[in-house]
Amino acid sequence: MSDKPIYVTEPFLPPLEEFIPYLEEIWASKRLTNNGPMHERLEEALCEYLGVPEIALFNNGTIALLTALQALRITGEVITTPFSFVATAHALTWNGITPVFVDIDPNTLNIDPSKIEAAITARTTAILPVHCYGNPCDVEAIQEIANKYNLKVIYDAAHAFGVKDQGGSILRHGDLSAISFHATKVFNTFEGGAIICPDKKTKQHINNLKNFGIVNEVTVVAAGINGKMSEVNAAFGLLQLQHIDQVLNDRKTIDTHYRESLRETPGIKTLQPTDLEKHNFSYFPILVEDDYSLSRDDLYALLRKNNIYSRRYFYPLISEASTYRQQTSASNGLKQSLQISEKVLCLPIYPQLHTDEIERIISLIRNQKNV
Ligand code: T4K
Repeated sequence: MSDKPIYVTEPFLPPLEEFIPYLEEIWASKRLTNNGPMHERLEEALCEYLGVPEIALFNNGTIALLTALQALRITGEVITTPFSFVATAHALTWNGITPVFVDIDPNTLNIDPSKIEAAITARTTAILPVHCYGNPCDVEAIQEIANKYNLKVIYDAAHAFGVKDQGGSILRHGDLSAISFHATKVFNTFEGGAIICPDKKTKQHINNLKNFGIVNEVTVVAAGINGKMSEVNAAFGLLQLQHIDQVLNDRKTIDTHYRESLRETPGIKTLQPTDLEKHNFSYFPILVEDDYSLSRDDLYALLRKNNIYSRRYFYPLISEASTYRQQTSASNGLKQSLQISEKVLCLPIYPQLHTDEIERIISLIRNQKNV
């Protein structure tokens, strides 16, 4: 057994010496935060790289999501998926909004649009879908429902950095999208996030909200929050951006390696690669089916015994957490979500993962006799 643990992910860190000039610039300017020059440069660079009109940087993805809901003055009930990280529903709860859970499509693992209408009530004001693992939701079907019932759509796009469909960035859909730049993400600023906005006016409103609602020295227009990204985080983002194409290529290579090697393994299902202009290969989920020789949890334990830390994203479901399980929408109609959450296992994927490490993971999955 190898001594080196293999985690589900590991952040990509460029050589340290590449970061020093950025730090020297910050030291010289003494500008540490509050929309400094690094922050401005990163917003501009990201708009260009992602192909989006406006972006407002945040100190993390959760605060971005909270603020997106505030910016659109969302209240009452919001329809969302239980198959996500808890931050999705927590952002609603922290805004005094009730999350209403709707089941997922077992093929995409995203909210199933055909089940949304039945969950709409007089209190529903918005839909909060998640592009789970960076795989796009059925954005057209969701928008059609939103238009019909006059609902807002806020995408939790935490996993969707750089994903493009045939029309451009997946982040352009809905009223707003919130993204995460956490250390575990494809593109990271240690901690960080952003809201993608359609126009300058919306961005200005969001900028006010993320700075305590302050407009100038004597004017406060809203009960805002401190959501600002610091200069060090923004500088790290600028450096990451220089390496992002290589990072995405390396992830693609690993995705292909797993996909091809596991194709013939009975009981192991991979998600269908989506027909995208550009994917980000942010996660590599497998479904451990009943005809596999071990249960999902036994495979998880076996990998752990071999120092391989796969993760059961997203098990348990958000709707199973003590905070949510009393709600009506948590207790029925989530059959697909429950089944998937009991089968899913995310395998390690990150640029520095070596071919021999991938081979070791694959051979453990394919042949437990090797253990
Ligand atoms: N919406 C969705 C759909 C999300 O998935 C998330 C976050 C959010 C919203 C909120 O965005 P943020 O507020 O976080 O920006 C991780 C992340 O903390 C979280 O950002 C992410 N989703 C979630 C899916 O995964 P954990 O509790 O699994 O992280 P942790 O600390 O166990 O890290 C996983 C592995 O990564 C570790 O075993 C080792 C490796 N790692 C981790 C860190 C933090 C490193 O090698 N270096 C590191 O610095 O939640």
